Amino acid sequence: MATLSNNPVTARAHTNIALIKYWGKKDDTLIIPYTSSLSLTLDQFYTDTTVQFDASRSTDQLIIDNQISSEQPLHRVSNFLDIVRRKAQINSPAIVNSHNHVPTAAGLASSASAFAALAAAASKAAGLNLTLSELSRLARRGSGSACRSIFGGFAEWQRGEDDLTSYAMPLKAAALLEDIRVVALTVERGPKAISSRQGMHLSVTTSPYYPTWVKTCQTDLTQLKLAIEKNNFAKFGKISELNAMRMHALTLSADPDFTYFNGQTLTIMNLVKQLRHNGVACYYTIDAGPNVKVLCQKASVAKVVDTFSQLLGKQNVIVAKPGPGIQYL
Ligand code: 2P0
Repeated sequence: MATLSNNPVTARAHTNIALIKYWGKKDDTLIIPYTSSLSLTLDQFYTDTTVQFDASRSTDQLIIDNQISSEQPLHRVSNFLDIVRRKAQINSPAIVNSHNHVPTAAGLASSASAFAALAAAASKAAGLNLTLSELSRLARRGSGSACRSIFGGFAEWQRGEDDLTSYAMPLKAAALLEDIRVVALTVERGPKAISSRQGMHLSVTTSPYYPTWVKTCQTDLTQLKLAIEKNNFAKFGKISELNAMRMHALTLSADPDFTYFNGQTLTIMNLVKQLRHNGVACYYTIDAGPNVKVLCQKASVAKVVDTFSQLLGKQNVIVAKPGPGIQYL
């Protein structure tokens, strides 16, 4: 049995952007994906979460950005805390206080940084002393992509086969990390109409291309790792862009079909291609929403920022660098 700390524990986790995407669960409860994925943790966007177990409370409480949360997020967090309580053999309710640090306009708050920070703070506050792999497995139970945010730089989530074998690990230090920049472009801040969870489920169950996605992802992952190893940015960018588009093809080929793109997403994609045509090495990647991240190198940042600031306004263009792994504050 773990020794319960009555002291609050605070952890910081940064969000990550997938370059080889996770899109589909083999097991919805344990969150075991069909494919392995590979991400880059970003320095600009992070979540600080404090957890304190308190036997004198009757229920869990969740505060997000100084506001008492509504029923739905609380329910998801309580379910996650139940996993921690079972592991630690405790039954105290907890207060969870979470702050998202996202530059004002970004609309980039993410379940990845949220559940990675929660996993770290809650497990430590419950007296568990988890290894980074165990922490990654635990974070995965909250939100799949959170298992990658335990690590800084490039992280590979190896799909595994079950709870024990599905977790992320850092990629060896890569020269490419020094030079890479992610320019985050915000075109919309509101919540999305179709959550990642719903979108994945619809893609897995109705897209005739899903089995092909599973096969292609494996090849894309191998190729991307090779490009990282060889410090080949052009190949790295090309594979990342292709893999993102292959993921979005699963939404267009679902029944009913749907898309996360809006008009501005398409405008940005065309502009990135135009920049490339003019000799600026940059590539796009897009998650479950209309916002776009442009991958480029240090030397091209000014050109990329200038181009998109003209289109979207400076406040909607944020330059991120590779960020660190989990930290206790
Ligand atoms: C990713 N996304 O690899 C992919 C690409 C969005 C697009 O992981 O259901 O919030 O909590 O496991 O992690 C977003 O999905 O989904 C996501 P759940 P999650 O980053």
